[in-house]
Amino acid sequence: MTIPRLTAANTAEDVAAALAEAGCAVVERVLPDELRERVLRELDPWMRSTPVGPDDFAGRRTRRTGGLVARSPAAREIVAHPLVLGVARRVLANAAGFQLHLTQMIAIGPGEPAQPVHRDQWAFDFFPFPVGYEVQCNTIWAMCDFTEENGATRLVPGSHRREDGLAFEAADTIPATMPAGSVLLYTGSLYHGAGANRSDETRCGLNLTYSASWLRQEENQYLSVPPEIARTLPEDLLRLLGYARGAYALGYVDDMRDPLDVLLGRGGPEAPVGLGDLAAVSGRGPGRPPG
Ligand SMILES: O=C(O)CCC(=O)C(=O)O
Ligand SMILES: [Fe+2]
Repeated sequence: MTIPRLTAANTAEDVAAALAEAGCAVVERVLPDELRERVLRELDPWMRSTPVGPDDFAGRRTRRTGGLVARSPAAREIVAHPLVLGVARRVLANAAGFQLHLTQMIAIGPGEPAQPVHRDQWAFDFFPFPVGYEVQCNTIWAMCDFTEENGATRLVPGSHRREDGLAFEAADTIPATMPAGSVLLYTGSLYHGAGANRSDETRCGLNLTYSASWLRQEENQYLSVPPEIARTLPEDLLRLLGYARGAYALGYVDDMRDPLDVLLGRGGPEAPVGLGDLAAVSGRGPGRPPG
């Protein structure tokens, strides 16, 4: 199986269909150069001060810079990209809603070996989710051209339907080569890993991932984005960060107050969350009929 390739003219339905089939898809040339350059410029001082990884998985020649919603207004635009949100809504439709899971600029330095092949959903303490029950919809935005030589992400297309706990070698994978500004999407169940960087340049990919709203986020958004910055952000983005209930009773504050009301100082104990509000937040409510 190969990696499905789409363009910015394709719809979220098209991309979600490709993900259902292959567990991965590349959408070419989505991001305008201006936005790609702006996010790199805004993050440059943070990337320079990020240490390399402590182990083979994180990469001893790789810098992973996070907290991107707090640090980069341009990253906020990419986090809330309508095509990606449309795909995530479809891939994660079996949950009440979805949330931002992590934000990471992954800068792989020259000489870095290939990352071990893995499923991102192993982060959930290796819980073996049933095949077909997706809990993560992930993206890696190419901040430079992704080539086989510089460490393009390597994938096992179709492996989202394989059993859990498999061990693949780099030789079992194919590289998601793509021009700068393209985006690779893959499910949390797809086996993949960063490629070896055999070039003399750093490979930068913007890893933005989304998870079912009933799961714990990999990057703690409440602390990565401090309240004084959070209060300046649009409400839709705040809900995506996790300032919303993740299901009927998940994430309320004290007397069942809405987290967004609490953050923005507008809810009192007299303003509890109503059952109907969940449907407004997630597009689904507890009384939704099956199917
Ligand atoms: O940077 C990449 O190409 C992939 C990184 C990755 O899969 C991970 O860190 O989980
Ligand atoms: Fe990964």
